[in-house]
Amino acid sequence: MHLDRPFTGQGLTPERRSLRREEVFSSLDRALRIAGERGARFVLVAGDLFEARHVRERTLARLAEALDATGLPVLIAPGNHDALVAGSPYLVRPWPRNVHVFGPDPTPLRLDNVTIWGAGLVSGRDRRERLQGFQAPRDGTRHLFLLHGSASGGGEATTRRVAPFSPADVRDARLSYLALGHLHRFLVLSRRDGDVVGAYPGPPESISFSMANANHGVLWGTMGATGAVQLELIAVGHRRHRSLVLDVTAATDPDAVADLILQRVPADEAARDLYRITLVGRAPAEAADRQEIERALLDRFFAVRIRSLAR
Ligand SMILES: [Mn+2]
Repeated sequence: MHLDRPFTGQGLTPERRSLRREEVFSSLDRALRIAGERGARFVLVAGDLFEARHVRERTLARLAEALDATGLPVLIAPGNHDALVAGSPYLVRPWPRNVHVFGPDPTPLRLDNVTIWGAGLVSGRDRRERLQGFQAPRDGTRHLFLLHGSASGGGEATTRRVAPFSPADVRDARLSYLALGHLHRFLVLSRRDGDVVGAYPGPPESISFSMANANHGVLWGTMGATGAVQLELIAVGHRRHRSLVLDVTAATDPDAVADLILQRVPADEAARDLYRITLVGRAPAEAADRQEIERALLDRFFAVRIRSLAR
């Protein structure tokens, strides 16, 4: 979720930055409403629910209230942005009785015929492998695991990897489903036979240009009698980040570049989404003046960042 993320460097005015913080919260409300309407048995939150460095007490109070209002069991495995450090809100403030926060080591929580395991990260750089050597017992229940961790082959930079796990760890764990967080896009992990073994939903609300043009949302999961899991990705975000590359060869001044951009970007998307536009081609330096172009686009765009690679 990344509640109370600062959203700096995204071309947002201060007012719109606070609106974005509000929208991130609102996407959580949307997700919880869907869970209630569809009759979910429980809600799984795979970490990075808030930004521990920026989160305000009133956000946490509102979060606690929203989670309480669902009445559903809410299970949380802390991630690298909301890790179980000393003084973590998970450890020092009260949470509603229906909220369960997992500690650092894999621990089970049984809900009827399902056992949900979870483990939380203890720092922003927690690389301890929570699934290595893990094996769910054969006790007649279906086993799920909630983790903020990095799948090998997830395509992220080595420095950003947390609580990593391998396909072999997953294969040996005897899980019906692995509910994952950390990756900023929707990604399904499958077994060799094609069955779903786990998934990342990506954040409910788009939070940065790293998510430009990516699918993300919340996952509605159902489990059949055989233990096979079906997933549906539900978009709950208010706005998207979008990035595009534009050839501005032949544009002679910033207004001409702005006109090219307005021709290219649909007006409704400009008014709603967050854009990063990279200028390429051959154009005079004064035409590619970033600030002048951004100024010319201010009225039409919710947020726009120009960067120029034009020569
Ligand atoms: Mn993370």
